[in-house]
Amino acid sequence: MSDAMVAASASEATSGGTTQQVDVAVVGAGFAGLYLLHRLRRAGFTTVTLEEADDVGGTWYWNRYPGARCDIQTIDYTYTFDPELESGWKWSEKYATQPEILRYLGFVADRYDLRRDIRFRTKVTAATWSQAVERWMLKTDNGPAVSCRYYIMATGCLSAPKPPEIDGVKDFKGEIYFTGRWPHEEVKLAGKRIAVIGTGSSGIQSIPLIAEQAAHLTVFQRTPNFALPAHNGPAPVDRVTLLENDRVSYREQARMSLAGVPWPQQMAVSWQLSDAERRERFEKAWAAGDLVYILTQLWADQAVDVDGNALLAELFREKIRATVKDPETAEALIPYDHPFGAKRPCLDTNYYATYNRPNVTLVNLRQEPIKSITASGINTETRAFDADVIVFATGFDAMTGAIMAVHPITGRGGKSLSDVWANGPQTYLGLTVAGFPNLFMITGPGSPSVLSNMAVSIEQHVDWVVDRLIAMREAGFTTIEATEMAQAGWARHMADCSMLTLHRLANTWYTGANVPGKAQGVMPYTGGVGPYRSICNEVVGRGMLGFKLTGPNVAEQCNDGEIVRLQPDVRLVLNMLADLKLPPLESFGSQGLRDFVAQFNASRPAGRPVGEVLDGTLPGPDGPLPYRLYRPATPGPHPIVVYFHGGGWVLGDEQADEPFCRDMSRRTGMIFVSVGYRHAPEHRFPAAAEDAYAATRWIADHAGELGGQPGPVLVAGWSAGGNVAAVACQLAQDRGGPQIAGQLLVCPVTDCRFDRSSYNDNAAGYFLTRSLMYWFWDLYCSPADRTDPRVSPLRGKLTGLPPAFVVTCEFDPLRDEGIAYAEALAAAGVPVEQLQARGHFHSSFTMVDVVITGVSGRVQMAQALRRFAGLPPERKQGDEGVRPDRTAAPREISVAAG
Ligand code: NA7
Repeated sequence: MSDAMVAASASEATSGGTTQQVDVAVVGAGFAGLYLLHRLRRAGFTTVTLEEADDVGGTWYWNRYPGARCDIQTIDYTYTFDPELESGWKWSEKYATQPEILRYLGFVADRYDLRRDIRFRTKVTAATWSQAVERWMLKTDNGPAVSCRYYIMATGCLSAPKPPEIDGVKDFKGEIYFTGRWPHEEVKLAGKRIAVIGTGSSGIQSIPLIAEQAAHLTVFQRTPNFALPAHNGPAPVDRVTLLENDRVSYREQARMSLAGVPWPQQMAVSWQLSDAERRERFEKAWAAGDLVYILTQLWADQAVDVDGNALLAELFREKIRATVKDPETAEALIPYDHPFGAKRPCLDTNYYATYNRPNVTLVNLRQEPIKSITASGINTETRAFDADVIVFATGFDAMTGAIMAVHPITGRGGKSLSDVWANGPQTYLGLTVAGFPNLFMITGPGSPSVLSNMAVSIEQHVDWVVDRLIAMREAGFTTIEATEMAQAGWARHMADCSMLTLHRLANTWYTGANVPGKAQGVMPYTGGVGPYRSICNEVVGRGMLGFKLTGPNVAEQCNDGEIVRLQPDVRLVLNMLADLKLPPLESFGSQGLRDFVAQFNASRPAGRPVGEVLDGTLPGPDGPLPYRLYRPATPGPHPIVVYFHGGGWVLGDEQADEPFCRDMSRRTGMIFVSVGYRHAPEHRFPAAAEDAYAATRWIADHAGELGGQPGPVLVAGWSAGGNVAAVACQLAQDRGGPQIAGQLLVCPVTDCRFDRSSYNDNAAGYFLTRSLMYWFWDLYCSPADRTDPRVSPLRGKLTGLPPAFVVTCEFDPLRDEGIAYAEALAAAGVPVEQLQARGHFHSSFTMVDVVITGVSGRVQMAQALRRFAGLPPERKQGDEGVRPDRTAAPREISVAAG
């Protein structure tokens, strides 16, 4: 019998007061629950929605405090699934108030006749998976229990208010209100002494309005927040015009954007802009009064780099100082403890100016924490404040609270979700949990959720889930469950994504830090709405990768695996390259490929400022060789690193790896001299190797003239440059100098054998292909010469070589020969450290400011070079300490007897 038939026959039983049988049960009748119900019904599933409140609205039903408003522009915070619905409703303001949003949700419920399948005033008190019947059994506190095939939590991310965690609340004799559970009847605040605890969005929205009514308002602030003036009013004409001119593409761009609002990706990085340009951009954002705009549109590094962010945060602080008249109060209101955007910034109307009112006092709990609440008010450690009313704007047990704290959820084998999540939420795609078949979460932890325009994320989740249920029904499957492997892979991907942005640097409800004892970690997906959507689609495209599907009359299907193994930004870069649909690069010919690469490099970020960049030439074995020198801004003389660029012995020049050289010069505090060695096919083997050796020797001999420290130099190189760097070290040893203090080899070519597995595993799809490598080899070196250590240094004499730091990338044909070289050096008694970079590709570390997750690797490279040069380990660049990528720590190879 189909689920629908079971339900039809069971509806009689329901009216008899027994269990209600449905295909799908949904908890919550908010934004997500309503759309879910609509889609499920349209798809022919019998459905019941269980809702604790007595009407629809979810968040917008409960959060009725004064000033409650949406803080995404309402033209974006709206359903988009039905064009007729869109044209049937007109928002009155740029940011709608809570009553208007609630009216809208009521309008939606009426339009699709949704209320008839919603059981209001009904709380689910327990949900248990029955393996025997493959159904979820729900207990409720009102009316019949429910048996459903699928159970979907549309409970919202911020719906479980957090207890106040302050002693003495029960002793207070006055009125108490929670912003998240504001009464439906009018609350009379006029003429009263009011205390507000909390300065998150709810506090910041309500404080100005409460202040207007109160005899006196005392605000108890633990953490100051960044708040941007909303400049509310009619929806901005430019945005409305953009939408109305092409609604379909506007909505589509929103779906593929990072935050769910169609703003473009900013390209200019902060250090490319002058102070005046940055200020102009900031003022424009301030005037626009749009959180997504100010969070994404100032400069490309504002959300990913501590320095780029600090510039913005400081401009913000100036505004607070300029608005708040009392300097001490202004200082207390200024956030210093988190980067802008790492904690949810707020949108306000007159928030900071409210502190200029004579009837408002700010209490800085960082200086005088609350000791207790008494019968008459609030005592801090130094003062007592009398109050008639206390408003708790203290927030929510975010993301997991809304799912876990609602009721016990017991999955397969009696597993409790609370236990499974004891150390933090574990999910696959933020949608499902291994061990909990047929359970879905809408905008759960592990999905973009609260870091996005919720309306866009909700529609994507609902569509994905309902489409899967339809596909399962068509294929005869009745259960779906994420696999452990897929879930573990998603946790890794989440951790990788969390290194992209600065959210991990603040103690917030995003990380669970607002609830005492809660497990810590960034809970929302920080990789962006568009990338997330494409991953969900890819899961489907790859045969429901990471899910086990079963059904009574069909063979079990389990296509196990990890959906994203690449670092998130590497995935984006590779997708972008794939979209270019380039022919095999070798088909360009050597000059054609040089031109292509030069053009490609012209569009990349320029590289960060260094003290000085100098061009010169040095004598090579067969004529002058150009070099470019990057000097740090710190006082010299500095140690010198002789650097060799990548390009398969065929491409590139002394400027080709400019962003890498600049970055490494800044991080190491060393001079980098990048050498333009001769290229094939014009100059074949051993031209590049001999040039590299000659350049190293000359630079070592002229270190003083170059402003460097006399004494040993260091060498470094990437790819073919890593090859010639390794060879230069061997030649220096064979030929009696110069002295080399250490070698940094990044994805080096070390051998002419092509049968190591990385050559096959990564033969195509990761930009540097196997066939391109074959072509490079053919242009540079005849087969007869290939075993010569001057091109295959793995075959050279390794004993006594300088200490090495060898970097290899997981998705690189050259991976295994790099590892082999590190191991061979170690076996020969050379001190070696090795960084095997997970999820990275051949160009990860040289695509500075594009592959953000490459930072931690370069930090480690810089530290190694400093160790080799005998310098103290740390030169603070700002991002070292804050990007600890524990998964990518270098391993020291045990030194075997040479
Ligand atoms: P938030 O943003 O979590 O804000 C809660 C505020 O309450 C925040 O300032 C907290 O300080 C403060 N708080 C919480 N507990 C205490 C105690 N015990 N003592 C003093 N202060 C406390 O919740 P909101 O309701 O304002 O906003 C939630 C989201 O809704 C918002 O971000 C939007 O997405 C919409 P803390 O920062 O933890 O030091």
